[in-house]
Amino acid sequence: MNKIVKQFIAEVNARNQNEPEFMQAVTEVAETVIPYIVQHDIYYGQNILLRMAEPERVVSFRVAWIDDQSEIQVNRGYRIEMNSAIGPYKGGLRFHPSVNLSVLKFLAFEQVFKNSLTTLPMGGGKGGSDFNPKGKSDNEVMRFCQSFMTELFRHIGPNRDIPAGDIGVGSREIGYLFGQYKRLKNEFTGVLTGKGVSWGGSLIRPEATGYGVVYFTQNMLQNKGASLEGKNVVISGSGNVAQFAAEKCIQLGGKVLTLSDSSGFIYDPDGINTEKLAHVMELKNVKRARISAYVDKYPKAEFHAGKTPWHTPCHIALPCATQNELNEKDAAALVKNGCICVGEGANMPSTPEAIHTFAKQGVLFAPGKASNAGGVAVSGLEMAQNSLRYSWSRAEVDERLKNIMGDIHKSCLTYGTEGDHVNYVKGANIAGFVKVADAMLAQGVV
Ligand code: NDP
Ligand code: 2IT
Repeated sequence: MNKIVKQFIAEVNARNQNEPEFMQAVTEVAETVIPYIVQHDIYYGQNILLRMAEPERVVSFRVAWIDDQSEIQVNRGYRIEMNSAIGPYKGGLRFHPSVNLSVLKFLAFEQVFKNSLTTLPMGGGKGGSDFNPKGKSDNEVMRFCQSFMTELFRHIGPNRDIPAGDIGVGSREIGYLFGQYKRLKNEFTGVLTGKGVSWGGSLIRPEATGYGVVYFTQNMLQNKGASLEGKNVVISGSGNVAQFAAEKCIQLGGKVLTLSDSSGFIYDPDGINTEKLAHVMELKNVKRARISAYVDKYPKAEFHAGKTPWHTPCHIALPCATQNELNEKDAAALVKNGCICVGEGANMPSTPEAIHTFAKQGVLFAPGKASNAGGVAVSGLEMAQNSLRYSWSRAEVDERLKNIMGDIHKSCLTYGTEGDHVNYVKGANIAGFVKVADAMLAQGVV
């Protein structure tokens, strides 16, 4: 068995040299899915996972734009159209200097499984640019977005490929991107999700990823007869996902002790309450400041420069910043300090060694493709509302989100239960795989 996995990894690696993040994501899936394929005749011998590891299409393009000093800047834009077996390509856009082909291919690969888990008809894709929005003026961000969309528009469409936000792409960027698409196509269509509510967006979409992570975490705890009430929670990141994960934790009686950004983390021994979180949102979303500014207003809190929050004692950890932000040592520290549950808000934030540590120590561990699927799920609901030319209430979307997270949890139990333990990694990978694989088999070798 191990030999088949190794052969498969070697074959994928041979044609994807120097793509460590992509190989990490493929390896994590192959280790659980290949044993399942071997046991199921309909999939065996079809090279189905090999086909899934090859993007249907990769677009790379020049994005030239003019900065506020009238200098010409050049960035690289991408869209990875990974798999369209169960629906049009769907997935976010990331603007961050670390963006490259490997990072976007890993994200697009993960997205295929995640979107399948949501039960909604969405294929998988991802895109973005090495553009760094930090320190740029609104006008610079607008000009960049307009130039980016002037190429991207020919590859996307409401029935073809529907981008959304991710790191560095929030409501401001989606607005500029949508405006340029509409201008170029002379069409008002649901080509992007995460739109403003007055121009085709869905209520709860900004909250959806963070809320969904906490709903999933709650499901894992409830399955063990526990709850979030009174638990200490450590969160990384302070962007979209982290903010709304914190909000839902507070609502459900958890005590949120930390938030972070790439400069360090803040620790508030009294817990970050609703009022303090409102200040964080003002700092990050309006002033576009650093999380360290939190301690200026709340001097009892500490800022730890250049550090991640994983050595803070807690019951629950929610990594909500970026890939590989939580390593083996961090995982060991979390376990030692009493952490019983980890819900990934970011995509692939835990290294393989960290995941192994959690598994060995019996920590409840939800991989991002299951626990952060709430964002793209509500994107799917935004698409449904756009098609209906109608919008649902906040309560209705939230209820659907809760149900979807509950259904994903059940799928993980179906495919991941091993005695009295649930292997959520295995459950999510196999459940995500089966739906896409069945569609691919039905559609022939294409
Ligand atoms: P934002 O841009 O809103 O926030 C990102 C946060 O992560 C910031 O606090 C940022 O700090 C921090 N961060 C980014 N890169 C690094 C790094 N290299 N090291 C340390 N901290 C870093 O993005 P989102 O909240 O939307 O995304 C966070 C994660 O959640 C990503 O992995 C994304 O793929 C995933 N995700 C997002 C979804 C969504 O709907 N938005 C859906 C599902 C998953 P700084 O400001 O210093 O860069
Ligand atoms: O990683 C993700 O699932 C996202 N960034 C959200 C994608 C989407 O299409 O809403």
